[in-house]
Amino acid sequence: MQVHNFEKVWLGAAILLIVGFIATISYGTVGAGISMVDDSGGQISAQAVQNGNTGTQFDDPGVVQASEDQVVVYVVAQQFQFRPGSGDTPIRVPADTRVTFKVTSADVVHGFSITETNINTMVIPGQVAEVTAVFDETGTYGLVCHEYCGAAHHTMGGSVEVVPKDQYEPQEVSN
Ligand SMILES: [Cu+2]
Repeated sequence: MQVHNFEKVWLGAAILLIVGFIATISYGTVGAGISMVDDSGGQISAQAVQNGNTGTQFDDPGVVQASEDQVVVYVVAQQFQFRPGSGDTPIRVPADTRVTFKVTSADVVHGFSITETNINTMVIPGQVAEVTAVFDETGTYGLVCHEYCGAAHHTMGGSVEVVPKDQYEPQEVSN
């Protein structure tokens, strides 16, 4: 069979593109430092979260020192704020430390995304979203709700302050 040279070039280019697409999707799924959010966070009653009687740390959300090199941040997302995170209660965590965010919703579906990082999850009422990360750069990061959650969705945000590990004082940030 005679295949024209032009055909061979375009065939080659098309195969390269397909391989490239598969490579980028694979990297975005299982690449270094990337992990998918699964259902390991468990379930919780959204009504109880709203009433503050879950019997868990979500009744008094904030940053909890889990061990020498790990903190756990309990966050409640609700129309239209993160507790803690929004307003004058930024989430304060140490750098170079494993930080596990446990986020749940008291009402509708929200998003939890920390700018300049790959921390990004949906927050579904009845579920606890769990994301673990290490911040190696100090500074203030933005926190945004990226799932439309109601009329004031665009105002739902907050901040995460990452402080040097030796300056971090364990404290509960809650309201
Ligand atoms: Cu929201």
